[in-house]
Amino acid sequence: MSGVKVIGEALANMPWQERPEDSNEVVWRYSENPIIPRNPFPGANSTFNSAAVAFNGKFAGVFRCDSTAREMQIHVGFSDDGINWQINPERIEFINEDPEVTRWEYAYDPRVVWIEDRYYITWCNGYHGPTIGVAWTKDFQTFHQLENAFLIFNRNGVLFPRRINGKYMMLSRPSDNGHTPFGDIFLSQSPDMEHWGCHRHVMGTTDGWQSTKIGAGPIPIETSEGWLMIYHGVLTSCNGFVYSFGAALLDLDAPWKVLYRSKNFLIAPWQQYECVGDVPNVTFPCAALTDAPTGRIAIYYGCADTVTGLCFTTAQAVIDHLKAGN
Ligand code: BMA
Repeated sequence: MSGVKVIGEALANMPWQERPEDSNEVVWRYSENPIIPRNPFPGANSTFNSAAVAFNGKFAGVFRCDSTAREMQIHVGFSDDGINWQINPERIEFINEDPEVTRWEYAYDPRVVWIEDRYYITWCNGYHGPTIGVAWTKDFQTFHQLENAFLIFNRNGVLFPRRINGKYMMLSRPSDNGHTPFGDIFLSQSPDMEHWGCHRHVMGTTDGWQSTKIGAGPIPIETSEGWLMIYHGVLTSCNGFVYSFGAALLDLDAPWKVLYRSKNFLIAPWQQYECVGDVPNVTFPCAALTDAPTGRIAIYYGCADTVTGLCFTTAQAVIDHLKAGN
């Protein structure tokens, strides 16, 4: 089937490499991975699970940089080409009149999305346990923190890039206070980005690479066929968790309805930099850039909780693959 359309902006300058001639992969890695090293500034232990967006004709991002004290923190970065990044060595200081809202414990696994007139950031925010932090910025200098979206325990909060039926929508993965040996993807709705309800189950674990837990990755991509959701899946091996990723297609008007989902992973930890690091065997996608006219997708993913990688695909390639039962 051809004719899949990405609904959105053109982004002709986004990072891109054609699929290698000898490859038949649906998603292929950037040849120069990893793009961001462990330690892009003194005091960083690892830089991974991070989010990039188009900003002022160039790129901005929010990066998970665990410190050499092994604190989990998020930092702003900027890039001319989406590949070479300058990351601010100071973690983001959020502002809000109420100090309870900005109370600091830890912050990790950010996502960033443009909605209407500003960028929203969601992340796993420590508030007596992990929950979903929410903030907005217009300039990547000043970050206004809002109320946490949910009670603890929750992770992988991912906003849709527009209101649907008049409501903001967020995917999340309720969890526990530890390394969570379970987890399904849910969807919650809000009229104002503060009060979340009308919770819907989206999808659960199955078998193989997605048998232990699953969680949404990048901001869902709007296409003519549905919302393309890239998500990670975890299996439990004799040696611990293994993080791979796949994709699902969600109904455009009722995005808790799953039309198709991956049986086979699209990317699993096969490369050395995905298998060796602070947490071995992790490929963890948190962001995707798209160029609507060509349908190109560039996915940013954390590798072994240590460095950041980039891989490529097209909406057509992924959706054809899903519809063929893969
Ligand atoms: C999860 C989070 C992710 C991490 C993953 C694998 O619980 O901490 O940031 O990539 O574990 O260690």
